[in-house]
Amino acid sequence: MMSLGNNWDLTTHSYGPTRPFDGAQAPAIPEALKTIAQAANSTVSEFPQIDPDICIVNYYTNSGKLGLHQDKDESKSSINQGLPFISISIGDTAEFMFGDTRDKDQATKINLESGDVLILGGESRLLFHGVSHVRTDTAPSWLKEETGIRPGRINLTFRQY
Ligand code: MD6
Ligand code: FE
Repeated sequence: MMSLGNNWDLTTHSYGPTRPFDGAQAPAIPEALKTIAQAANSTVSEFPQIDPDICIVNYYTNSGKLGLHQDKDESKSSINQGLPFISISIGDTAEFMFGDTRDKDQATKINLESGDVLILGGESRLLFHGVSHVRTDTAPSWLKEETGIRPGRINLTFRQY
């Protein structure tokens, strides 16, 4: 996991400008990525438009998983307004699960393929969600050839905390 724009600390579940492990400022969010996220945001007229101040980047190997969770470390104001997250997937396909409870047997499962964008906001802001598994060798061959991306999946989530 790494953070851009600001830092999200996995152990304290808090946001801040610097990274506790080396004291460094989080690198800026590249403008080109922010533009893509905001363009996706603007296609959903029901959701407010965010000005992302943090992008959390997760890399999953092919055995990577993420348990069902809610994203609720953002500010009260962000949560109460239902400000959306914009999530972009790159590389191998993930089986993504979501539902109203922490029970993975009741969760809905969908594939998130390379290039897919998922937006959670408004009434879905506190949905339980996670990654049940990453499907080996499912990244587009052009992506592997042109970038040399290693096996696994990268997920970027843009937020306004
Ligand atoms: C992932 N994503 O797709 C994990 N959180 O790898 C998340 O946990 C997530 O995709 C909030 C909003 C969108 C997400
Ligand atoms: Fe999440």
